Amino acid sequence: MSTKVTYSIPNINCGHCVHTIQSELIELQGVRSVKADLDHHNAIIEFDPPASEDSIKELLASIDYPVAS
Ligand SMILES: [Cu+2]
Repeated sequence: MSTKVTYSIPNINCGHCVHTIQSELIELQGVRSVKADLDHHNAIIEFDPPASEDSIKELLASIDYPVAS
């Protein structure tokens, strides 16, 4: 069964951000689905190995959408 985690991403502030996050994350091997939400400034990500919480957070930080701790 896939892991499903909601990440708080304060930098989401327009539709372009939503699109960027979804299109970059879905390229990560193991990521099953990505739903970025503009209103809630978060993203719900469903994944299996080899994707991990760490690799997802690393990718988000690298594209300037760091996860709030
Ligand atoms: Cu934006």
